[in-house]
Amino acid sequence: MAKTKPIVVVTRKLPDVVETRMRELFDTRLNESDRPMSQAELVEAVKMADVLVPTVTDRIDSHVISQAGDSFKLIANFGNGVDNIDVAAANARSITVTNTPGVLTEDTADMTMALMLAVPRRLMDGVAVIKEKPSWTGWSPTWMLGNRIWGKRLGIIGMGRIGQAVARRAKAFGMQIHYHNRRRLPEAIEQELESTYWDSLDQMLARMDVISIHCPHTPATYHLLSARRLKLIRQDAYLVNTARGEVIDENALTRMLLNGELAGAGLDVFEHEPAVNPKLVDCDRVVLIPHMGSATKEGRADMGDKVIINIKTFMDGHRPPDRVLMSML
Ligand code: 8YV
Repeated sequence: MAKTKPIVVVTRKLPDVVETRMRELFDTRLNESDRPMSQAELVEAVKMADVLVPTVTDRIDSHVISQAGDSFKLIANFGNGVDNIDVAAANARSITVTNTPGVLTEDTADMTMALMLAVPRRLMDGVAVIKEKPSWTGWSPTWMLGNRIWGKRLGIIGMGRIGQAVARRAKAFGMQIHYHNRRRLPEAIEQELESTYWDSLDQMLARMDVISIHCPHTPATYHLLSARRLKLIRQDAYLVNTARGEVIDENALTRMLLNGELAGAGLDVFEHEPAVNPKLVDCDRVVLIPHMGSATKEGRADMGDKVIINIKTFMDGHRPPDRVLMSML
């Protein structure tokens, strides 16, 4: 007798090519409207499905997981970060969690560089002069001056795949690479990147011209850049975050930007997405974008491929390639 297809609930609208393939392979329940599902809808989903495909906008907490039906066995996250999922609670119920690492590394690193250039070089100020208020009266030697990034010290917090991809790019832009990470990199990679390891985050922060965050959001990194640590950063330094908003105390950062205690910030992520502190929005010397780090058509298709491979492998009785283990977090 033909094996019935697993019921796969997808919480958000995915690229057509991904949805089409998922429909071919699984009994896929799509979200045509793309409206984020409520907690109650997520509970309904895990009660009836075999697999859930959530995204960063879904909170798969211990309550949702506790309601899972007997056949619910896999959370195949469409995304790299899994801070939206209570992995410990899932594992305790023998529910496997997978993610989509690797395929959004280069896109996120590109966006990081875009912010790292846009803030010191005042890209948005320049755009506004021509587009929003056509007030350009002509070139002047002392007008629209930003800061050079060539030759400056970049401090990377979190030197995993994305941190290293940023380091490679920044090196090509003439920056000196410094990093803080849970584990020191193998010597060969350190040498390739000509990078300096800082065991002490506090000491690194105090000496950098640009700081870029690339660590995951975990209980250990929540407000890693606390009000105290933010104060260690030089007044003429820039801060870039394409990782997770929760890693920075956003209110403290906003106060510092308003008081001129930091040269500027480029932020792709926020502490309470999709809400953004209105005072932060009003700051000068910031470039704020709405969680677009991995937002390329190619990247989203690749993420979908990864999700499909993880589900298919799991359903075929094998270990899916991108299992998330508690020891990784
Ligand atoms: C994705 C991300 O857009 O993968 C991640 O961790 O932050 C994003 O780039 C998002 O997670 C999709 O769920």
